[in-house]
Amino acid sequence: MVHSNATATGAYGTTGSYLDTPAGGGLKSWLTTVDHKKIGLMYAAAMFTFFLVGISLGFLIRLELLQPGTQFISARTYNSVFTLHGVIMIFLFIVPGIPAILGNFILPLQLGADDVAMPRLNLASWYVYMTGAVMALASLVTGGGFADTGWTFYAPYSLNTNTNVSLAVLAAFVLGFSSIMTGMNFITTIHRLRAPGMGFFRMPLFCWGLYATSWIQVIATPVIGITLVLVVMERTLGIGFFDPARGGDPILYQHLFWIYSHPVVYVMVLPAMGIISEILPAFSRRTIFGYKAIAISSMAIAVVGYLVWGHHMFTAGMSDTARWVFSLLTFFVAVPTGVKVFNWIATLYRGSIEIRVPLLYAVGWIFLFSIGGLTGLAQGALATDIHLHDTAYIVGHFHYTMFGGAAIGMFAGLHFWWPKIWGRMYNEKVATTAWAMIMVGFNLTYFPMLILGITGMPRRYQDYLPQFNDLNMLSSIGSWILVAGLLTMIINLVRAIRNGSPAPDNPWGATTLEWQTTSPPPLLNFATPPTVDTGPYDFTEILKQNNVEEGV
Ligand code: HEM
Ligand SMILES: [Cu+2]
Repeated sequence: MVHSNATATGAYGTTGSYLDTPAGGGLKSWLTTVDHKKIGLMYAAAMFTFFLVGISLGFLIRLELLQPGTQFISARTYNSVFTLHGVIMIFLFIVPGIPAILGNFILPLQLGADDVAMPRLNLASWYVYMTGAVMALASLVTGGGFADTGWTFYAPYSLNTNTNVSLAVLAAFVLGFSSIMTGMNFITTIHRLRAPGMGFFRMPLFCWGLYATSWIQVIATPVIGITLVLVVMERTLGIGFFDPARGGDPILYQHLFWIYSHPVVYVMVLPAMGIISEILPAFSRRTIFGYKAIAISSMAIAVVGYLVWGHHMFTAGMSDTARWVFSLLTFFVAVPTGVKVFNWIATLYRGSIEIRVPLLYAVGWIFLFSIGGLTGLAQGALATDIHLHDTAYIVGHFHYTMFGGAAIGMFAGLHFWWPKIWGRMYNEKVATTAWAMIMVGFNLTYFPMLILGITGMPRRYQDYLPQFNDLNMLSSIGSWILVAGLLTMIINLVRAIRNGSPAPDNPWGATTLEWQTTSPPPLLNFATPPTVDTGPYDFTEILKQNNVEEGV
């Protein structure tokens, strides 16, 4: 028997969909729910709203950069616009996104549990997230308007600007708590609520990705929280932590900031890697190649990721020793990452591949993330980074990494699990078209930035020399295709909720536990608690069933 924890209010029983509105239902049943599935969907609603705002801001930035000179955003406003775009995309969308949305929904199902270990804490984390989000947006219209420092809030400028940096960084501080709560919840859930028979090395790889991520969230987030509080104290009380004029050290700020912010890249990327590791075996009907290597490399990336933060500071004024050590360590991150990519490709090799939408996103992810990783190595190399630092190349690189390596992975997961979540299928033709538009638009938007940066165009500028015009125009046109693709994808998914054709329990013939319950799952996930006696990607049964059906 699997444990039975206190999530059930008893009244609903375990039959029927979790979406069935209980007595007194409506909005209240969502806002007071402790069901991990509904909380995941509440995160989705909030985060995609912010994502749309972030997309609009990115779109406006690209419109302004269509041609040299001022189009419609003044140089001063431009600083706030790209800061707001960065803050929304990083703190409100992509860092918390996959764990909060898909982690919440899928993790307990994949473990064979009836909820996360601490369901009330889970709901609390959503409210803390919303509080932080409202604070961030409130800083738009209070004080001197939204921060104009860039999402990194570098000192000493962040200490002196008249814009409302204090409220924006306090918002990030509050959002951090939400992250920590989710991380603690997932770690406890993974340790305590795995189905009988599911040892750590029988856990699906998405769970491994979430596990590695959760540890980073719990360990690294307090560092940024405290750093940002120091910024507020310096702004309000004049204590000299970071401003040299008050005896502080601006380089110290950068160290503290990146000790958190480099590892946090893996908070975004590791769960995405987990999603890819679910999709590839499902659509090649083959157990994943190198399961243990992939699982352990997630933990290795999480550990090595703590040792490389200095690569953001090669031009900031560090000792030569620090610079070459950080440069060398940075190359080591490529090793566990490479291990994964080779194992994924080996999984596809000789599989019986079925090309469906989730697989398209997964392959797109491998392509974009590889460009992100390889362009990152160029920056990890000391000499080239001196040239590339603070250019449009960096903007190209981190969109390939965070947008390509995290958001595209999230889209892959959404298309993979959407039928499970709603019991409905999206329109696959529209989804494929949206995927193609996103892939074309993405590369047209961001690849020119790499070239622009190499040839000398700085980042965070509202204007540029005429010689940079052609590639900027190409990039802006690309952004129209990209945004159109994103909107098509979102509309297609949302429409499926009501209008999609009914989805079977296991539409892809996948093997992990979430596919063994109904679509959508019942309130407590499983009619009978599952037990496990094989690894997560054992296709013998599925292949046998298929052969029987086909009469082979
Ligand atoms: C998941 C998606 C995305 C993430 C995580 C993301 C993140 C970021 C971040 C962190 C910055 C740096 C801001 C700063 O320097 O302080 C940035 C800048 C930028 N973003 Fe995005 N972004 C995303 C999507 C988009 C989209 C859809 C567009 C265009 C349609 C876009 C266009 C830009 C541009 C042009 C800049 C450069 C601003 C400049 O340096 O002058 N981004 N983005
Ligand atoms: Cu880094």
